[in-house]
Amino acid sequence: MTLNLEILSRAANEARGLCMDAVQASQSGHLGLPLGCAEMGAVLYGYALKHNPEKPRWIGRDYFVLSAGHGSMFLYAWLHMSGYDLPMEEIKRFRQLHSKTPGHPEFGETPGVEATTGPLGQGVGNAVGIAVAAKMAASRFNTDEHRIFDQHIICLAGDGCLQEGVSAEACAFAAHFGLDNLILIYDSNAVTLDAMAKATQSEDTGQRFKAYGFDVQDINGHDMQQFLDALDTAKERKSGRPQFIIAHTLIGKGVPEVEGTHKAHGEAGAKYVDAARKGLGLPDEHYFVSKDVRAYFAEHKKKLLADYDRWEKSYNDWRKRSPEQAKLYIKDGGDFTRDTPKGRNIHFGIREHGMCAILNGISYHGMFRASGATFLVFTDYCRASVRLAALSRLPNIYIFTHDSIGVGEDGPTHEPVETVSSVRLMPQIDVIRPADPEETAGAFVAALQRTDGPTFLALTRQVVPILNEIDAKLRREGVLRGGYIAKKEEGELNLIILSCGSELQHALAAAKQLGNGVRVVSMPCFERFERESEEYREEVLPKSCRRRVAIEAGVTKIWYQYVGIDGKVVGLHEFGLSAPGAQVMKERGIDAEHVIAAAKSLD
Ligand SMILES: Cc1ncc(C[n+]2csc(CCOP(=O)(O)OP(=O)(O)O)c2C)c(N)n1
Repeated sequence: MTLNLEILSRAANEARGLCMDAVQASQSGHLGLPLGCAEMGAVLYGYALKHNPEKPRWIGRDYFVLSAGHGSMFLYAWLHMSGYDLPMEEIKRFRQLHSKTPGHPEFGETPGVEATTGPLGQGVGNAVGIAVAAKMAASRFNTDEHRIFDQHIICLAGDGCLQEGVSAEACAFAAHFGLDNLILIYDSNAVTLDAMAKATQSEDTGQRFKAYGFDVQDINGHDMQQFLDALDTAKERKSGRPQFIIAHTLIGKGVPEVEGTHKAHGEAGAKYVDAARKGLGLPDEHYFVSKDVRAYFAEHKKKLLADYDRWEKSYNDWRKRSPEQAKLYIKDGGDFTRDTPKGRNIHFGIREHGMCAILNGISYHGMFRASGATFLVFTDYCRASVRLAALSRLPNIYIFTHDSIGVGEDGPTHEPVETVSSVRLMPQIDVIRPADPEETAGAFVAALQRTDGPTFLALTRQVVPILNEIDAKLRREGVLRGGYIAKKEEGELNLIILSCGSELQHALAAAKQLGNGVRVVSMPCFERFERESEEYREEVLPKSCRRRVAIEAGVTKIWYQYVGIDGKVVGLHEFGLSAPGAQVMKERGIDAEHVIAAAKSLD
C-alpha cells in the first residue's frame, strides 16, 4: 500500500508540536518517545489501525497499547488528531487536575486509552492478555461466513519495558501459545532514562525474541513506508508466531540540542522547543494543527466509520444466523492451547507477574472475566499488576491459596505473614479470607458479583473444620456483607471476638470457654463491611462494647481499626517456621488459649 507521505510527515511534525507545547506548558512529562515515534504514530493513526473514534470500545477494533506509558503525550496527540473525544482543551491541560490527559495513560479516563500503563513492561503483558482474549473470541464466535473478530493487538514498548521481567514472562508465554495476532513494536532508541542504553544492556534483543519464538523484523522507525510494510508483513504472515518489529528511532527527534541523547528522555528538551518548532516548520501559534492535516484525518475518519458500518452489518447478520452462538458465550471449558484457543483454562507456567499482567489484558479486552491462581505468598511477585487492576477497576478474581503459617513444612519462605494485610491496604480491591467451605462459596459469589474492581480470595490450604454451629445461609450471606455476627452473645454483651479465615474456629472455641456475654464476629472482608450502612456496622460492632479481641495468623496492626486502642490482637510479630502447620500455629500462639488470655487481660 502507498501512503500519503507528504501529509503524514506534516502530521508527524504537528504531533511533535503538540507534545512539545503540552510538555512545555506543564513543565513536566516526556518528550523523547513522542518525538522519536511520531512517524510511526502517523502511520498507525493516520492509516493502519482499524478503530472507530466514535466508538472507542468497539470489540472488533485493533487494540493499540502504549506500554512505554511515560510517552503518554504520543497517545494523546494521535487520539486528538484522529477525532476521539479529546479536544485541544484537554491537550492544553496535560497533567493537570481532572484532565483527560493524565501523566501516564489511565484506562477509563481517556477515550482510546486501552490500558493503564507507566510501570514499564506492564503494557506488554496487557497486550499479550488482550491477544489471548481476542484469540478466544475469534475461535469461539467466528464462522466460515463471518469473521467478527479479525484484529491485531499492537503494542509499543521501549528498552525499559523489555528490560523488566514481566515482559519476558509475557512474551515467552505469547510465543508458546502462538499469539500471531500480537505485534510488538520495539522503540529502539539506544537511550534509557538518564543514560545510553548500552550502559545497562548488551543483549541482542532481536535474537532474544527469536529465541522466544517471535518473527523479527528490523526497520528504520522514521521511514513511514518501511514501517507500514513491516506492519503489513506482520499481519499477513501466517507463521503462528507473534511479531516483533525493531524500530530504530532517534529519541527526541526534532530538538537538535537533545535528540539522540538521554537528555531527550524527559522534559529537559522543553527549553529548546521554540527554536525546535521553527526547525520543524511549525508556525508561532502553539497547539497548531494545520487545516490540511485536519482535513486528512477527517477524511480518514469517514473511511474508518464506513469500515465500522460494514463490520456492524456483518455482525448483525452473524447474530441472526448464529443466534445460539451469539447467546451462549461460554458453553464449555477445556484448556487454552495454540490449537484450541477457545479453551478457557490457561496454563501460565511459573510466571505470576506475567499471569497477572495477562489477566489485566483479558479484562481490558472487555469480553471475558479473568481469574488467576497461585500461592498467596507470591503476591509479591505480581503486586504491580494487581495494583494496576485495582487502579483500573478491572473485575479480576485472584484465587490465592496457602494463606498463612498453617502451610507448615515449606517454611517461612512459603508462609504469608504480612501479605494479606498488605493487600487490604490497597484501595479498590476486595480481600476476602473465608473460614470454611460455606464462607468460601459466599466468597466466590461476592467475587463474581463485583464488577467495579478486583477481588482477592485468600484461601487456606490446611484442613479446617466446617463451622456448622453457624447457620450455613448465614455463613454464605454473611460474607457478602463483609462481616457478620457468627455467634450472638447470651445476655448482656461484654466481649467481641473478631476473626476470619482459618482462625475463626479459635474465636468460636474461645467464646465457648469464656461463657455468656461473648459475641463472635466473622470478618472475612473488611472492604465489603465498610461499604455496609452505618446502622449495620453498629449492629455488628456496637460502639458501646469496647472490650474486643481479634485473632488472625498474620500481622496485627490492621485489626486495631476494629478492636480500638483498648482492644487486643492475637497475631504474628515475626515470620513463620518450618514444621508441621499445627505445630507452627501453636508455637506462634495462634489458638483459643491466647484469645482467652487476651480477653482476660482486658479486665
Ligand atoms: C517499573 C518502572 N520502573 C521505573 C520507571 C521510571 N521510568 C520511566 S521511563 C524510564 C526509562 C525507560 O527507558 P526507555 O524505555 O528506553 O524509554 P525512553 O528513554 O526511550 O523514553 C524509567 C526508568 C517506570 N516508569 N516503571
